[in-house]
Amino acid sequence: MDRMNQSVAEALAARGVSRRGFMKFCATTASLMALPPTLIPTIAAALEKAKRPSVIWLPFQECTGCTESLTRSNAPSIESLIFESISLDYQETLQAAAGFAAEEARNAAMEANWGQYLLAIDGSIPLGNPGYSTIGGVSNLDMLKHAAEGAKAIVAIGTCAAFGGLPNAHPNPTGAVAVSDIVKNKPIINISGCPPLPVAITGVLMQFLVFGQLPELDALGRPKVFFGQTIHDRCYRRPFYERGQFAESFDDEGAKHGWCLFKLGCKGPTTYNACATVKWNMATSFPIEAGHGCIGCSQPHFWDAGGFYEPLSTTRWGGWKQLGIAAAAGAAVGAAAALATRAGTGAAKKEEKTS
Ligand code: FSX
Repeated sequence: MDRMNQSVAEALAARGVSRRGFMKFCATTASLMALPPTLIPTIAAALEKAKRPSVIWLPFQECTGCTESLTRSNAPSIESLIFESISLDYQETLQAAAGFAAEEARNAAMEANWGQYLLAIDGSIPLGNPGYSTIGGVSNLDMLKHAAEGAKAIVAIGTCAAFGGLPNAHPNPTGAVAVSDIVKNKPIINISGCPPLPVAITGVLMQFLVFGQLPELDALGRPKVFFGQTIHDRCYRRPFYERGQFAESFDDEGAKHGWCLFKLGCKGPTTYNACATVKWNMATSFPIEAGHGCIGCSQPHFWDAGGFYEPLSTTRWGGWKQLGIAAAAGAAVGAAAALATRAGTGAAKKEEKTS
């Protein structure tokens, strides 16, 4: 049987994955989508029949960090299995084909799956000059418009594709914009982060694969299951924040005791992402656990908001204007709740004394 027509179960069996392994795969899929274990048999039944959906992945103005994030996850992994579960018909960094053969493969896959494929984009789109970024002589803008026409939905992977990212930072020399600034007539899922968490990418792909559905999104178009809470909400250092215990420098006693990094510039309170729970590098750690504050890379315009080593209250993040409506509202509520809690516990006074 050709790989294109294999079901996911058949593709895994052909790879030597046993029935037990398949059920484990289904359990992991359920957990990726934050579904209860009772739905594992439903997922298994769906995967028995589900054909591997075509995914066309186009890289525009980016650093390839997003692809690195996906491929540097642990192996053998759910992520590597997912490459057996989807038909990744075009991905410049991972594919063997190059030049005309690559272009032909992309066009053939798009034609064969017109109206059905999932279009993944990483990187921003330069509007300043069509020649700033091209693939096979075609500008990113023209390629996006054409590929989007035949897509069932678009996944904007990374902060560059989702919100403009680094290329969009002041003075934005290429006139870089996000996918959603160009495409207005297709569902767009933003998986932000510079780079994004691999599990957020694979979780969205799996939901599309298993149920043919797209996830519930927040006001910035991000899957709520991964972006529904701030880093601060789930941070293991949160109790120190509540008690008003802050590191004041990277080598003081507070830092050695693992106290809150707010005063060293942590943007966790305004940043929506799942790093504090999912973590990185085989779930080993995440920046705050390594002793460095969150820089807010999954929020719009985080480069321009800047102040990576300054407290939120003294940076442009403090005005919330750069953060977008959802983040601003969420942060305001969170800040109010934290203030109320701290006022109630006397933590605010302790913080005043330490500042
Ligand atoms: Fe941007 Fe991704 Fe940051 Fe880099 O593809 S989100 S610069 S990690 O590579 O687009």
